[in-house]
Amino acid sequence: MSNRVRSQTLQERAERYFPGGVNSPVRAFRAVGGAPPFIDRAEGAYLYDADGNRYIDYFGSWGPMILGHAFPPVVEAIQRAARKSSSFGASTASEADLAERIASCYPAIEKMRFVSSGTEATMSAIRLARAATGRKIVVKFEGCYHGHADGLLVKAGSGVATFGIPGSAGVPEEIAHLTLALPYNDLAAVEAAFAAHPDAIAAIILEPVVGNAGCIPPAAGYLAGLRKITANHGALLIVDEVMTGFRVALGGACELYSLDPDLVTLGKIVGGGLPVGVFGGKRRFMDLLAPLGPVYQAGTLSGNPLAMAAGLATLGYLQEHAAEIYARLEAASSALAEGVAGEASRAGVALATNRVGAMWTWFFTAAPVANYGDAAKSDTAAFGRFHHAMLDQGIWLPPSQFEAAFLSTAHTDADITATIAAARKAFAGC
Ligand code: HOZ
Repeated sequence: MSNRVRSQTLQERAERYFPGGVNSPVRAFRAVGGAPPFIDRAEGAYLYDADGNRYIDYFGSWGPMILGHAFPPVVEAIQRAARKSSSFGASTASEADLAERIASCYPAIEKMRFVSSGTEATMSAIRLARAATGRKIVVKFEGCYHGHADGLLVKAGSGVATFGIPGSAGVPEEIAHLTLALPYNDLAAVEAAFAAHPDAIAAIILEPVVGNAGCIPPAAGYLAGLRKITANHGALLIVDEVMTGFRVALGGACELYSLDPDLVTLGKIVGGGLPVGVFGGKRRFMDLLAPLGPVYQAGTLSGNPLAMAAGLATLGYLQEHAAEIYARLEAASSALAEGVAGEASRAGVALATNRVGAMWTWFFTAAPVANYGDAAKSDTAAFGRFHHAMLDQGIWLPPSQFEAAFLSTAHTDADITATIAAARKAFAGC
């Protein structure tokens, strides 16, 4: 076991100031036990903790770091922008520069707004859908997580699933009742919901590839089916690509599955590691926003120049090298995910591997995982033992069974080989 004495001391200090010692619950390692290492710095595919231990990073700040940490073009772009000041509260050309890049990857996004987090993006998209339709009910799917806005925590994934919280205290029932949570990958359940609530459903919001219940791909025809049902019933389809945007393909799941939604939400990669969220889509909906229309939404730091610079440098690099980057991410992720799955099988450990491009989850269950109910059958204690056995060998996986792992362009073949070798040892103790 590596020495993490300094991290332990820092955690104890943090607990004096922050609930659980953290500023976001999933960082607390409660699901896997033990104290989380405290980060000192990171470079490429490696995290270095306060005790000087090095880890191969497979959670990538929960998704954004597709080009690896401290990627020089991103660092330089932030430095250049910072020299001109870090915020103006007024428009800059960099906002439209980044918007142009996003629109060129996402044909469905005709107009957009920048915000500072994925939560703000999904919350604003829902408000827009309600205003556009004059309806109140929103359909989401069990295990999908769309940030921590009141109406979206019902049967949510990520930390809500990790800690077994069915919704959240503090969310009024009247608000929770406006959210219908249905099983993912089940079109019949969606049809039934529309039949039961005629002319009352404003929108369906979903992760097109679920990442927040662990990685769960859409069944063949599922996304097209949702597009058809929403169009038939006059409801909006909101595709939450905060996690999948620029990750599963340059144009995200919309490109990968040829999907044309009404609204899209983005975050993580689009900000190059700085706080950025985006909601955008069809002009007829986006023009309902103030100052053109009656839907209010605002933010002092929205379109922040440092965040725009980081996003531009990241998307610019991804666009310029898209063919080689996404081919490499696919090949390397496949080698890693399958390599570890092979070790599990040789060790007699039941493992279901779900992967779409450079995001995946190893579920500790023998049965296939097609929705949250399946994911919840995983042996989370075995996952916790595996997680710690990997961490002790310098491999940092997301600290919950209900999260996706991510690969970056900085991960080398040697990193992958070392990770598979570490898994071989770890499975021996599961
Ligand atoms: N969507 C991320 C995890 N699934 C958010 C990370 C966080 O909650 O801190």
